Amino acid sequence: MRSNRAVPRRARLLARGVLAALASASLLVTAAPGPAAAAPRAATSAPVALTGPQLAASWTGPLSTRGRYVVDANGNRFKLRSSNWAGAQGTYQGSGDVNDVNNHQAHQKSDNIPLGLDRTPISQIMADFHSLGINSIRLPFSNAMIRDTTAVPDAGVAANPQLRGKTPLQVYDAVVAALTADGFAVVLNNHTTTYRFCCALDGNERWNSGQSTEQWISDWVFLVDRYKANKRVAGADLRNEVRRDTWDDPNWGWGDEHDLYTALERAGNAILQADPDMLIVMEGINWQGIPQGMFSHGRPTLRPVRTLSHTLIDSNKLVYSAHFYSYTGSHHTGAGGGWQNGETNDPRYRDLSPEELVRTINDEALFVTEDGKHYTAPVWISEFGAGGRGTDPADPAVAKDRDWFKRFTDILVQNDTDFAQWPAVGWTDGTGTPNDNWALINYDATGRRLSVNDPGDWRATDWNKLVGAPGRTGQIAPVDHWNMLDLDHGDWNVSRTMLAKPDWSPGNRKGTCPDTQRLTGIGRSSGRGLCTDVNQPVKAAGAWETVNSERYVAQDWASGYNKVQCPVNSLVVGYSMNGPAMVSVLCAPSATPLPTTGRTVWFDHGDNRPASGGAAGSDWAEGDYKGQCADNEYLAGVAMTWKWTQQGRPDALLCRPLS
Ligand SMILES: *[C@@H]1O[C@H](CO)[C@@H](O)[C@H](O)[C@H]1NC(C)=O
Ligand SMILES: *[C@@H]1O[C@H](CO)[C@@H](O)[C@H](O)[C@H]1NC(C)=O
Ligand SMILES: *[C@H]1O[C@H](CO)[C@@H](O)[C@H](O)[C@H]1NC(C)=O
Repeated sequence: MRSNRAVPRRARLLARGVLAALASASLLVTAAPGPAAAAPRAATSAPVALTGPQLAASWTGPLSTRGRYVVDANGNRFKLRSSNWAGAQGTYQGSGDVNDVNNHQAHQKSDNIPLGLDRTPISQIMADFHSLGINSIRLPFSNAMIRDTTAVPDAGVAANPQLRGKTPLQVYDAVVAALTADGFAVVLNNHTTTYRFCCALDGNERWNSGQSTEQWISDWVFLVDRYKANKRVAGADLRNEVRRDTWDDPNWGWGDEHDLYTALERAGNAILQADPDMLIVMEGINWQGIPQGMFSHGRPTLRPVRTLSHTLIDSNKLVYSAHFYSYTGSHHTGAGGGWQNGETNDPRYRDLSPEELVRTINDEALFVTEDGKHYTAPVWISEFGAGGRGTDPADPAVAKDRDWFKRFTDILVQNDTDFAQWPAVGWTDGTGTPNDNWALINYDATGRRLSVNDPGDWRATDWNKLVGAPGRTGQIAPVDHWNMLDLDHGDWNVSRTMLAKPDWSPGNRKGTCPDTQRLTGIGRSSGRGLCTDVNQPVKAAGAWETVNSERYVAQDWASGYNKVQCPVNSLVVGYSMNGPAMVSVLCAPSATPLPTTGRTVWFDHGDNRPASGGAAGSDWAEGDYKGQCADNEYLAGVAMTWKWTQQGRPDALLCRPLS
């Protein structure tokens, strides 16, 4: 989440020196580049508010993905036009009396439930959400909420007496029920571990700060099971803004305790085993490094996905996400107040020229939406925003923020990007001034509403342009997939079939493709693999077979080399390795007969991949030689040798036509 509007105030809370620097460093969010700014033709007047029944009738859960688009159960585009309804993650800033409203973000004490329930009936909040033109809500929660057995104070739900005596989780249940009954899609967002307003060194830096990865995953399974019957609970946003803690950076794929890439993969697959209907939302790395000139530091966001993307057991469920705020930057923490507070001389996103902003947002996020890559997926910009009322455009920083908000929302419009603004709801004080002028809707203590579309909020033009943007609608055709396997540090099991079976190659690292796919490529020294479902033959029901010998080799297609090969009429769907050595292939039978002639694809001296199709233009084994069959072929065997110093590395593939 964004930091409090008073960045310097937050910074003041932090200890001095490097720790302070680090802490403020992690306040931030991400940015994503978009297409060249062209003037989007979009409505700038307030959207026509739907009723709950109208929104509900407009789509059917569950949601899934087709290429870069989220679609509903009928294959129609469902663009996530969302806002964040914050509060259940906690608003306490971490010091002073927790019961003192002044120690909460923007002086709004949420009582660890979504903001506003103390002052406005939930039915009115639903109507106000409709008036914003949104169709979905990102609903943050804290892990602490799951185990909290204390009822919320009556004052916290004063305008909703039906919620009296309920725990924060029971209130969250009621909120999910109200939103989904009114037709909104809900994405559950694991925001924090403890009830704390996010960021800095608050004990919530990592998914396993203060708890184990297993606890994190089992909590997710608990929550997903809880809402399983409700198909408008559409997604699980696995973890908010993972960032550096005092000592360590999160990493992408190192295979250790700080490996976010692997933790997301494990949690995503655990959730899909509990509920195959959930979308799995994964955010990149929010911050790495110490924000001082002499240390490397920055915001990787989704950049690492270009060479290391996720493969879930279900191929149409992954959505990537990123956060962007004007006052943060690719190498800027967002802090103010000089180096002691973690401010560096790097540009903030608002300092970038229009062209630079587009390029940066592309490099950090939107490139993921390109067609036909191993990483192709929808990108949901699940946090961005700006302060509205009370900001003074004569202040140069405010002028830049406003300009940034316009240009950033233009990028979202132009690229037809799914989004979730931060935040939906805040409070106004006794004088009618918003406590949190970033909120789209503010309620005073009596429930009186002040919306972005009431006179006097400069954001209305850009907000209405965004929610009213013309974009792709209607049926989206199914797409082919190319998904990578990562055996760098161990198994990569994404076959439901094999997950239910005993070890098929004991003592070796194993990779299996999703059940709807087959193996089509292998990296020479990396152990990486590539799966696909392009032109996929139907598999037969028969048993799958592990082959670690030449018993099925009828003709010698790689003379002088050792070979592992599948029996006739079966395809390679998995492989095992030991160190750099190829050990076995896993073979699944085809329902229809397959040709038995083929070609040898050598990749011992360089890449040998199809020139087009086949995820061409995306690298699934960076820095390694790769062999890959064409899209109209299947993989039938792999050749390797222990001669010279080759150590059994895969050197050639046997690729055969599918028909
Ligand atoms: C949410 O994330 C926190 C921090 O990683 C974790 O402790 C908690 O178990 C998670 N909760 C769920 C439901 O995933
Ligand atoms: C992968 O699946 C196999 C069974 O197919 C199992 O023996 C192995 O333990 C699994 N590995 C992991 C890391 O879960
Ligand atoms: C938008 O999406 C496409 C992929 O569909 C991408 O290549 C392009 O660069 C993106 N960004 C912008 C700003 O259009």
